[in-house]
Amino acid sequence: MSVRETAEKIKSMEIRGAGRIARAAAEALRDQALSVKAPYQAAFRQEMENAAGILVATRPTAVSLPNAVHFVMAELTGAKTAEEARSGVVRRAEQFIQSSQHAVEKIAGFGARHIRDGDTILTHCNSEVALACIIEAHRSGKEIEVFATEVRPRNQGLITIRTLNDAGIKTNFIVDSAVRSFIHDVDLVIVGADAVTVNGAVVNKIGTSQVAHTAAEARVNVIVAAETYKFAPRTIVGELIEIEERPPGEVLADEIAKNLTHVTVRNPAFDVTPAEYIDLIVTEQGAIPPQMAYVIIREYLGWDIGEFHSSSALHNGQDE
Ligand code: RI2
Repeated sequence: MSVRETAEKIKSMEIRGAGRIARAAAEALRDQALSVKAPYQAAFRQEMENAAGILVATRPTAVSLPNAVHFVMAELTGAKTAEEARSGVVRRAEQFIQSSQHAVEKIAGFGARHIRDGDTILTHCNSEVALACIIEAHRSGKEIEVFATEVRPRNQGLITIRTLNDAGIKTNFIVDSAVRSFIHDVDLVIVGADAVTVNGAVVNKIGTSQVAHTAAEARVNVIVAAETYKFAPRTIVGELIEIEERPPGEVLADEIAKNLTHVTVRNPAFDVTPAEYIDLIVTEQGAIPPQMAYVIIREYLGWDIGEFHSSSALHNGQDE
């Protein structure tokens, strides 16, 4: 798929979920590298950097997206010819896609160990990797039940309940505001992440922090399932994760809103759950307390401070 098509699909959320958008971006960069005709390295690199900028600018919050792009583009600077650069991009894109899928499988195995036979689990939004943990626990023979939230305004909960239903898992579907009413029926909360900061805060679908706060009050553990490429290196130097605010029409139909002249509809897509409300983050490298997020960024993402500067062009990428 072309870079523009992929970017449009990520923006409209036809392609969504932090892991999926990262893999889609890697695929788009691979296809772009194969189709760019530029005969010289400098021109090739310029075209690839433009493509990377378009992809990174689509949605600002999920760190998996710039991390994937950074990984795929890493050898462009050192390459001497366009051919060398092209094969570097293709190889790294394929490596990212494969290791990302492998990470989901590993996390499923690690996460399932934290689910006990007889547990009732609550999940919010639609996280591929959180669901993989739940499905793996069920597959390994544990008797489990799930509460899944609706997830206004985009209703990702519908995708979640279809997946759970297809897996044959007993599921209760509730509106977002019913979490506190049911929390005493719940043994464990499992959610995904769009970004994990150096201090162990988790950025995830709007409402996650309310769920985590409710769980903390009820002494219910909260597990976050997140691949290491969802950890945000730039938070080491104090950068904050930008919270995407999506169009108001997703919350209230424009024809209704236009008559309510004193009303402003706000539609932030994500919120921040502080580390103190999270018991464990399960990554493909193992489960860590949120306070150990720095180790993941340093040891497994392999970023050094110099890269924050050299890659800033990607982060400032414009759409057109
Ligand atoms: P996986 C999603 O964002 C949700 O916030 C979900 O929890 C997170 O990405 C992680 O998803 P959106 O694209 O990578 O629905 O675990 O806004 O699938």
